[in-house]
Amino acid sequence: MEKEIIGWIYEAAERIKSGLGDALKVDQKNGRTDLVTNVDKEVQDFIVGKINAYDPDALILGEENGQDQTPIDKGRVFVIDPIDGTLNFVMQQENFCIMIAVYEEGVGQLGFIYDVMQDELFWGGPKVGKVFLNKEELAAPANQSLSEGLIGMNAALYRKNLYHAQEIGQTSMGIRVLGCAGLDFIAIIKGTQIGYVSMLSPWDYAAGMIMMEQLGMTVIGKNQQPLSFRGREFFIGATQAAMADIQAFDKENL
Ligand code: 2AM
Ligand code: CA
Repeated sequence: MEKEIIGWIYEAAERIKSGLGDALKVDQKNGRTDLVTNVDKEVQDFIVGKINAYDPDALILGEENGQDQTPIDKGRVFVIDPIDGTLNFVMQQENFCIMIAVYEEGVGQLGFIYDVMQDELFWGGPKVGKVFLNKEELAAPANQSLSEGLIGMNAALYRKNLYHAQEIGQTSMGIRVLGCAGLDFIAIIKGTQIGYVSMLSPWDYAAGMIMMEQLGMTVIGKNQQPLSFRGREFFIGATQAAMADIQAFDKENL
């Protein structure tokens, strides 16, 4: 299965890159900075077409095209974000990812994050027992504490100081705001960030969470509960040590 998925991702990326000079049709979803383009929709349709041909029984949980409410817990579910970091895609033509995750009976089996313009594919999970960057197996990052590393943050969460975001940032070596959840997960998987605190939807965190857990790191939702896979929610992903440091800020309400 992983070979097929990697093929779809590379093909989708070629389509995105070959259209980069073309005029985009950009629509607002919830306000002027929450955008969707014709490319987001086309790439999701392309990947869904491939999935339907490969496994007609599989379910789809995807950001676009009205496929965003599928429960994760029954059957084989492909979780798709056709372009993660759409605002970066529109404004920068780089720093965006294609993300796919595969869940079977509620268990995350495979995650894929492709940084399209860097041509870096991070993929793996329980199904293969490893995490790879392209063809190379990755070692688990060191279990660094919050004070030892950089932490990815959602800008609004930081600005409003929700969930102790500013104190968490202050304790760390510094915050990074990348505008693309996939790039934060990549940094954590590579060991260049110790965590990420944000507000995320299932397609934003599914692939990254599978790879983080494969490498011995942890993720959690609001009030120290597991992530719900329903709508946008508070998200922490971190090394085990940094997670303990972050949770110590507010045992009750984080
Ligand atoms: P997106 O571009 O696929 O929506 C930082 O902006 C991160 O949060 C990006 O990964 C972005 O993914 C995601 N994001 C932005 N707005 C969002 C929203 N309204 N709901 C869920 N995720 C969002
Ligand atoms: Ca998206």
